[in-house]
Amino acid sequence: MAQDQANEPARIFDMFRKMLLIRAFEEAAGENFFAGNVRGSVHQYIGEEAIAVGICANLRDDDLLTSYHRGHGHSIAKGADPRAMMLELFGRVGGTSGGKGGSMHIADFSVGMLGANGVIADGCTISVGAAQAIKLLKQDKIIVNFIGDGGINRGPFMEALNWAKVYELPVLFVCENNQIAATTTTKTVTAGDGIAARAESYGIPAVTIDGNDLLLVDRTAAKLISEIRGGGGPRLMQAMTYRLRGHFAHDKALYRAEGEAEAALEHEPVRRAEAWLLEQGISESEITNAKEEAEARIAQYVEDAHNAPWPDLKAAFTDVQDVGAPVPGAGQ
Ligand SMILES: Cc1ncc(C[n+]2csc(CCOP(=O)(O)OP(=O)(O)O)c2C)c(N)n1
Repeated sequence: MAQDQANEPARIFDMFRKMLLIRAFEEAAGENFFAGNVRGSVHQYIGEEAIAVGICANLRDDDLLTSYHRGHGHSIAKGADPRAMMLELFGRVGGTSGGKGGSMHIADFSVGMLGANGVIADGCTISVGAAQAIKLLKQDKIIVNFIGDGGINRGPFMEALNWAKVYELPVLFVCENNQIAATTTTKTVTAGDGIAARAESYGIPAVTIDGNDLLLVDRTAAKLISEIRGGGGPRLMQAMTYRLRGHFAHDKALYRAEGEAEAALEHEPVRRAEAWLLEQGISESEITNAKEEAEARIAQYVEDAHNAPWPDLKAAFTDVQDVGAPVPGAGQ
């Protein structure tokens, strides 16, 4: 393993703190959706946190990332400011996109987060375009594209795999396989031998791992990313996981077998990372403090979001591509 063994518990504890921050953010996003403070939709990442955190721990600040509709965790893991993200969800000034993007459009170019995306699989082609630019500009960086298991059945995924391999681009595709696409069991609508086999049929090396095992995600990401940095071309990681909540905050997930979600709690990533840390000698009180700290930070951001101003109405006419139309009341 590339990391210094002696520092391993401290390093994993830092990653664990990030997982707690994501979980607290997601809990608050759901609560504030139901309270009517967050408009649009909220897709919580609860139960999948180890993947974003384990991957992003192996990225550099200037590496890039694209995400999909379940993107809060990826953004926080890459270093986006969760306070600005909460303001974004509330639609306020100070949000990552000035309050105009909302939950499914978090982007923060300053940390290489090129954007979440509500259009299934469209992040794949954006990633490959960015990877092509990296290669043309001879930059020493890579891009990670997160995608759900349902997304692999859309054309852009196939197009992106093909392009990435033809040009041997520095991209890591990470398929977060929570086994359900909205309300459909993905394997019932997927031809062939699955996601890894699909990547391999394009000549892209692929691995399948337990995505709820933070240490394993970290180790596997370190290996794949170093291969990509070394000029090895694209790689795919299929990370098996389980979303502990409904597809979006207001989905009661009635399509699940009775007891399934409760049984999945046994294998959920926060609990498993916590057990490992306790075995390594991190104390119960250190763990409790970390949880309280994450919750307090997010509670503060929710309060900040309530107090932040709404965007000026004129802001609806900025940051849009068609700049030809006059802005009412803007004196143009
Ligand atoms: C092009 C397109 N088709 C359909 C939808 C509607 N839709 C939103 S989420 C979703 C399922 C996505 O499942 P998956 O990719 O497995 O991600 P998950 O929600 O499980 O994380 C669908 C079909 C969409 N957003 N975009």
